[in-house]
Formats: sequence, C-alpha cells, structure tokens
Amino acid sequence: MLPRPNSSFHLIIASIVFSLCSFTVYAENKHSGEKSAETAYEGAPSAITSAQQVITPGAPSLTTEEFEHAKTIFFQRCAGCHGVLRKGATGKALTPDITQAKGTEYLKVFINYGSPAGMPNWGTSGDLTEAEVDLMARYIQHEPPLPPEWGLEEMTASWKVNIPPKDRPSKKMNKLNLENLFSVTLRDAGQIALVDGDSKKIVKVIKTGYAVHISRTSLSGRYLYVIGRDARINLVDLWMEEPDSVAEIKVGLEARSVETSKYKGYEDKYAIAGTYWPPQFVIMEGDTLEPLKIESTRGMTVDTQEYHPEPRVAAIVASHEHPEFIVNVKETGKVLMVNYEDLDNLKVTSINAARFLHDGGWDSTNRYFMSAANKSNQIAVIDSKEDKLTALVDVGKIPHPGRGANFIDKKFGPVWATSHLGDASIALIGTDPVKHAKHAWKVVRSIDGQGGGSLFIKTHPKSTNLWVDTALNPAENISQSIAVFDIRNLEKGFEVIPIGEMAKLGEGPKRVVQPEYNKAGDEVWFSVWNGKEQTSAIVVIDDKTRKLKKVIKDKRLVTPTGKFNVYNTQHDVY
Ligand code: DHE
Repeated sequence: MLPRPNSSFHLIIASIVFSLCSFTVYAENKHSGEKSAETAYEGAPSAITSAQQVITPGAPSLTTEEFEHAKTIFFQRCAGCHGVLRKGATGKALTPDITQAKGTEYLKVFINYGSPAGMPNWGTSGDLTEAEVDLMARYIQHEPPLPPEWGLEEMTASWKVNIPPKDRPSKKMNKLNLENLFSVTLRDAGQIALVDGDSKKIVKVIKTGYAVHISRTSLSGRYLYVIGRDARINLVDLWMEEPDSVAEIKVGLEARSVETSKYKGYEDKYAIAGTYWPPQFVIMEGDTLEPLKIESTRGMTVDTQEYHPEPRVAAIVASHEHPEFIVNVKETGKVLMVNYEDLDNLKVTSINAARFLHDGGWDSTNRYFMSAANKSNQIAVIDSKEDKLTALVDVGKIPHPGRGANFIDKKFGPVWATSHLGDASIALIGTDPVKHAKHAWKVVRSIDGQGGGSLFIKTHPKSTNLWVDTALNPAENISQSIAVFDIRNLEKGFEVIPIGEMAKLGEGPKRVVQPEYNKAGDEVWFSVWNGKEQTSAIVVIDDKTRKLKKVIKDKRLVTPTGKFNVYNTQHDVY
C-alpha cells in the first residue's frame, strides 16, 4: 500500500531529488489535497492537441486509446512545466532514459502524492483517478510524441483578413476616448472586453483565441494586437465605428507574446509574435498580419552550451533605439535583438543573459530592458542602444515584474522595481548609470510586501503609490487584497486595501490581480479574478485617496485578468 501524504512522508519525498515540477511557491503547503494556484499558473492547459503516437522499447505497453488519453492529460496538465518534448523547462526532464530507470511504481508515487519541490499531488487531490495516475506513469516512459511544426504554409492557411486596409476607415469613426480605453483579458471566455476608462462601461466584447493572454497597442494607438494561448492573434481596429477584429492568424500551436514595431518610421508597420510551440517567432505586416519572416529559436543554452530543442519565446518588447524587436528566449536564456530593417537579410544580435527569461519591461528612459530570468532569480539588464548585456542582477526568489515599476527613490535616484512569486521581497534596482552611477544595476533596497505569490507591481509617473499584488499567495486574505507603499516613504511599510472584499462578490477565490493605471494616472484598476462560473469584477481605486471609486460588475466580465490601457501600453508608461 502506498504511504499516506503526511509530514513524515513529505520528509522522505523531500530527500529524493526528483522534483518533477519546480516553478511553484510554498510547496510545503501544497499537498493538502487542493490544487494550488501556482500549479494552475504554470500549468495552464496547452493548446496542443495533435501529436503522433510513439511506441518505445523498454516502456510498458499502452493501447492507442490509452496513449491518446495520456497525451491529452500531459498537454493539459504537465507540458507547462516539463515542456512539450519533456526535455525539462521549469520542471525536470521526463525523457525515457530517466523515467524508465525510475520505473512505474516509483513514478506513480510522485504523480499521486507530488513532491515538496513543487510537483502537484495529482492523485490525492482528485485531479487524476487511480487509473489515470497509473496511465501517466506508463505514458512518460515512452518517447514524447512530437507535435507538428507550423511554418508559412500553415500560417498562411489560417490567415484571414476580414476587412482589408483599403476598406477600413481613414480616420477615427467613433466618439470613444481611445487613449483611455482598456482592453481586458477575459481569460476563460476566450474574449476581450473593451472598457471605456471614462464611463467604466463595456464598449464591446470581441471573440479571441483560447485562454486569451495579452493585448498590445500599436504606436499610433489605432491597432490592438491580442494573442491567445492557442497562438491565435486578433488585430482589432479601434478607429471603426464599432471596434472589431479586422484580421486574424494562427502563428503556431501555443503562444504567449505579441508586440508591434515602435521605432521612428516603422510605427504600426510590423507585428511580431513568439510561440511556445513550435519554438519560433514570426514577423508580420502590422495592418494585415500577413506572415513575412519566421525564425526558429532552437539552439544552445547560455551556460552549459548544450542544444535545447524547445526554447520557448517569452516576453517581446519593441526597441525605441533601433528598428528592432527584443525577444526573450526562455530555456536557452538568450535575448535576441531582431533588426527588422531588411527581413531578407535578417540581422539578429544574440545576447547571453540567463536561463528562464520570462517577463519584463523598460526602465524610465526606455533604453534598458529589465528582463526577469525567473528561475535563475535574476534580472538581466539589456542595453537596447548598445545591444549588450549591461548587468545580471541577483534579486529574490522567482522575480515576476510584469512590466515592473519605475519611480524615483529619494536616496538612490531612478529605480525599477520587481516583486516575486517565491518570496515577499520587492527589489528596487538603480537604473541611472549617469547621475547615480554607484547605484546603477544594483539592488539598492529590498522591502517586504505582504508575502510571496506576487505577479504584478505597478506605479505611474504621476503617482506616489506603488501597488503590489499577491494573487497567488496561498492565504486568502493576502491573495484577495493589495499592498500599497508610499514611494516617498518606503520605510513606513505598506497599507493593505481589501480589494476582493470591496467587490462584494460572494463565493470564489477572488484573486486580486494586475494593477493598471488609467491614462491620467489618477486611477488604478484591479481585476478580481474568480472562477468561470462565478462572478468576477474590476475594482477602480482613486490613486490619491486610495478609496474605492467604482466596482465594474457585468455578467460579460468572465475571468478578467490582464488589463491594458491603450495609452500606457502604446507609450510604455509604467
Ligand atoms: Fe502570463 C505576461 C507567460 C500565466 C497574466 N505571461 C506574460 C508574458 C509571458 C507570460 C511570457 C510576457 C509577454 C510579453 O510581455 O510579451 N503566463 C505565461 C506563462 O507561461 C504562464 C506562467 C503559464 C501559462 O500556462 O500560460 C502564464 N499569465 C498567466 C496567468 O495565469 C495570468 C495571471 C492570467 C491570465 O490571464 O492568463 C497571466 N501574463 C499575464 C498578464 C501579462 C502576462 C496580465 C501582461 C502583464 C503586463 O502588464 O504587460
């Protein structure tokens, strides 16, 4: 009989170094039967469905039906941590040489009970049945099935221009204050809501890709690019009488990032999207999404210099210094400076940073890209003018800044800040190598927020507040509230604002996630992220008084998460 999941069992497991999944926080609290938010965060279902069955010598037998069932479970639950090819991503590698040596019974224990290093307890939590645990233990001893590649032919076949540029308006046809419009991710509905920042009313709901992720605005402010986890991009024309999707394309099987060219002379000209599968990025026409140039990111890691077959594309930002996109390649730890002046003779400068690059944003001058190498516990500072690594700064455990927060520290001058998934700290990094050279690219202050599980941190050039969410903290009172610091007096500590409670929603996890400012910088918006069948809301706080201004409730607001103010996204204000 297998041991029960009590604390002595955890100690035994802790001593076995085989953490199948490691991008999780508070692992010791996570084996009580409930599926953790961290697991849900890292392990969102993959959009991949098609991959051929493989039979591997030495592995236990599987019928075709069993293989198909196991494959679906793997892509939905496991690929986020272990990688589609199971070569290891933020979780450990699960290739047959490793798994066959462990054997079915051993693997079953891990899948059933999880491990303190972060592997979820898929069996005892009830997420997988006993038969499914057994099935997965057998499945991962086979070679991973390979999902299809996705080249120009597949992209072009999926590409649709609903309204060609010549049939679109030549000027703005609506009365919306576009600069203060918010594109709100309705994650589980596969939609975005365009919310008018002035009236706080939903202007339009637009169907997008599966588990839609982020929106980015073109430099003119006219176009909105929205990407779903299924790698579908929708191009929304905000000038139309009723803004709508004018073009769409599927750029791969799984994706997270999209951006648009911002260098002088290239405003709205190109769009770029990065994919998790296949590991590549594609440059498209900005106003039609026609795919122009596809580049693979497969290659060598920065440290051990070994080949990685599946280096996923994480954050992408558009340079203001050169006609370049800056592309974070997660598993190899490289930042690619992709020059889009001549797509036939593409120049890519590859900068060695650190493994596990994820999200990040600009310093206040828009010259230095502050990129979080999350599981390396570092921030890579990329100089977009010189196209060089300026510094690798050690910070707390698993930095997760979103785009981060820029402000002036009264003692250390301009700083950029990140919070962390893995601890309560907030790291302030000096960003002025000219007037505050001795503080530049160092953690000048580390202050403590409410706890770990933070995803996003935000301020605004006109504000004196620094807002830090803790959406994935295991304690409800922490995940449902927000900490706010006065940046003029950080020593004073933070005030807690019970955003979740203010929304008066009833049942549900009510995670308070992603502060986003309005254009004027005098309001800050928070999502209160509830389950798909529950009521969610957006809470608007008056930035000066820190008092409630408005709760936006609407039955169409299904699982709101990211919110992207058009002006702030257009001009990289944060
Ligand atoms: Fe995100 C940004 C990847 C889960 C909300 N997320 C990003 C970026 C990446 C990324 C690479 C940077 C994009 C850029 O700037 O070009 N996110 C991933 C994942 O791989 C991960 C961990 C797991 C998954 O399977 O998708 C993941 N992300 C989530 C969520 O669960 C969140 C909280 C809710 C949701 O809507 O899915 C979430 N991610 C966001 C948001 C941003 C983001 C709101 C943009 C922040 C910003 O201010 O720009």
